[in-house]
Amino acid sequence: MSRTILVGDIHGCYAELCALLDAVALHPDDTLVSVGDLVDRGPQPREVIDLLRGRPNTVVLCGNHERKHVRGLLSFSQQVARLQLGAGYADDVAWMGALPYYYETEVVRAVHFGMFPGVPLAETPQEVLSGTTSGCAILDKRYAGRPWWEHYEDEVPVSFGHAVMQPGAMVWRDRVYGLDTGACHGHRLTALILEERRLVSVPASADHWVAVRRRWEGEVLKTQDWSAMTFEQIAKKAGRRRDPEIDGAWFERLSAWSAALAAARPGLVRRLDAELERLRAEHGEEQLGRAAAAHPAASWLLRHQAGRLSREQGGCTTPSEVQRLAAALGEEVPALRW
Ligand SMILES: [Mn+2]
Repeated sequence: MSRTILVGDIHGCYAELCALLDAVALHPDDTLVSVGDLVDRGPQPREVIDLLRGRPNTVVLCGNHERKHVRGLLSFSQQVARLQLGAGYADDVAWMGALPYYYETEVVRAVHFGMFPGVPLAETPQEVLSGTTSGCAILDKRYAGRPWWEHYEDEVPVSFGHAVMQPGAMVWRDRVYGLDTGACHGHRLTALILEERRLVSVPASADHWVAVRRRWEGEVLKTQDWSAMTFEQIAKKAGRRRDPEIDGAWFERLSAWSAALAAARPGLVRRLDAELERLRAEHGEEQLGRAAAAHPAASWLLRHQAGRLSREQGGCTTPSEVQRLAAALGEEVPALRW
């Protein structure tokens, strides 16, 4: 007889997923249901996605982490996953965008996180089903801070993930199963064999999120558009290293580059002085404005002529503005090299 196996938040923990599927002796006819959050924080999201996408009889629900990718709201852990997933990322995200928010049969229900007991899942907001920040706030308000499952009265068992349960999966009144046991944080990955109402779990080999942060922080830094940030923003970010064990050289290169561009500004203002002098000599005071307007550095020259450029900042608050001004004056400024 084929079974239904429900699995908690995997978060890129592929080795643990394989160990868990071995531990439940998964048969090709078994229906495998992931409650979502396949990606982010763990080491091998590619392998996890490929396994689940490629397996027949498999259902993956949309977790709040998939939803962030789909909506393009990329915080640090999503930026890491985007790099880990590489060239296939856009295709993965398109796939995530088509994932269901709940699974429901006559014998089981599953969501990534929340439901309104007594309300059909089809009528429940996606934010609640997937456990977004706003969905959790809605649940908190509706149930006055008590967990939604304390209101669940139906006979049909329900599984969810999202909320890390310690030291093991949560079972509430023999029918509500909280299956997220923090695999990516070095705890366990848990499955429910529905027909036996039996929980099976395997230990995580490490605190993967700590290791993944260290491995990828520098790579994520490289993908940021530092040129478009203000010098103040760069100084703030470079000064706020996430983890003291991250290679500090990333931050030193960034800080040195930003400081060099900021320091180039007074010299560029002096070049503007010289350029105005040259134009004045060539075209005369009356034609100066017209000549300046035709110059590649027109926007700076006109402001400078009007006395509206500070000699320290030269009207440049970002590296890209310094780069544009320098290029307009035929000057070289250092490029950011990692
Ligand atoms: Mn999760």
